[in-house]
Amino acid sequence: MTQLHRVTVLAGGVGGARFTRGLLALLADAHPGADVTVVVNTGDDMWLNGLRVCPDLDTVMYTLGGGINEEQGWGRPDETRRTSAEIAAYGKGWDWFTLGDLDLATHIVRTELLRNGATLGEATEFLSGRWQPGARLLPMSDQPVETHVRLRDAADEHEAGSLIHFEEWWVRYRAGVPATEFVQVGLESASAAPGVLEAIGDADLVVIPPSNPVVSIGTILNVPGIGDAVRETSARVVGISPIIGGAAVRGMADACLTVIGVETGAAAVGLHYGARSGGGLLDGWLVAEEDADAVSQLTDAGLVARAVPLWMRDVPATAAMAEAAISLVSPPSR
Ligand code: FO1
Repeated sequence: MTQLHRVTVLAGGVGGARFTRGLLALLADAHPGADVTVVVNTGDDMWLNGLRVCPDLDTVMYTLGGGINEEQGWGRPDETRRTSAEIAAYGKGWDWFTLGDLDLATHIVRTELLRNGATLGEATEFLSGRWQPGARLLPMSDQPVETHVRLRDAADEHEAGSLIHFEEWWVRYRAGVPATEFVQVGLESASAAPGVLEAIGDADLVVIPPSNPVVSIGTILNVPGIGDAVRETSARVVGISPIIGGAAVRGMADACLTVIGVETGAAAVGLHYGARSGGGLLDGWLVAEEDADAVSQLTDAGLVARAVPLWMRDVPATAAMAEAAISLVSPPSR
C-alpha cells in the first residue's frame, strides 16, 4: 500500500469523532507521519446563555483529546450541572439542554476569544492546544451557518411551519416532530474556513466517516466551494455507511434522511453521495456485513464497494474499519 501523507476527514459529532480516533490509531501504525485534518460541521452551533456552543467541534476535540464522556458520546465525564441549574433558576437557558460545569469552561474560553476578535478557526486552534487531538481541527466555516428545522406541525410554543434550532429539534424533541426542511441560516454569506479547501485539494485521501449524512456531512458539503472541492480533488474519496442493517447506528439519522427523501439504507446513502464517475463525491463506499447485498447495486453505480464489520465497539475495531476504507480506494501498490 502506498504511504499516505495528508488525510482529510469531514466530520460531524459522535460517529465522525469515533471513526477519526480509529483512523489516527491506524495511521500512526501503518502510515507514520501522515497529517490529518478534520473539517468539522458547525451547523449545530448556537448562542446559549451568551456563550458560543459548538457541539461537533467539542465532540471531536474531546474524543480525540481523551476528554469525552464515552457513554454519552458528547460532553465531559464526571460532569456536574450546578451552574446550569442556577441558570434555570433564573428562568434562562434551555432546561432540556445540558451545559455541564466542565463543558461550560470550553464555551466561556471560546466566547472570550471570539469577543476578542479571534475567528472560530483560531479559537478552535487555541482550545486544541490544551487537548492535543493529534489532528488539525477546522470548522467548516468561520461564519455562522446554523441548521434550523422547519416544523410541519405545531409543537409546544412553536407554530406549524416555524423554524427552530436543530438542537431543539434533536434534543428537546428527539427528532420526533415531523419536519419539512432543514435551513442553513447564513449559508449564502458563508465561505469555507481558511485551510479547508486546501486540506481537501491537497489530500492523498478524503474520508467521509459514519456521521449523519444530512445534518453533518450534507451541511459541510453545502458550504460554498466545499462540495466542489471534494468532487474535484485528486485525492481518493472513501465513505463509510452510517446505516447498518437498514437502521441508523446513532442518533436519528433516519429522521433526517426522511426529511430529504432518502431511504434509510446503506446503498441509498452511498448513492445519495454518488460516484465520482457520475459527478458525485465517492470513489469507494464501505457497508456493513449486514448490508452485503448492497454491494452489487453500488458497484453498478460506479462505486468500489465492500462489506466489512462496521461496529465501532473499540479503537482496534475502528482502526480495522479505517484500514478497510483506505485499502478499498488505494491504488494497487506497485
Ligand atoms: N445531546 C443531548 O441529547 N442532550 C443534551 O442535553 C446535549 C447537550 C450538549 C451540550 C454540549 C454539546 O457539545 C453537545 C450536547 N449534546 C446533547 C449532543 C449534541 O446534541 C450532539 O452531539 C450534536 O449536536 C449532534 O451530533
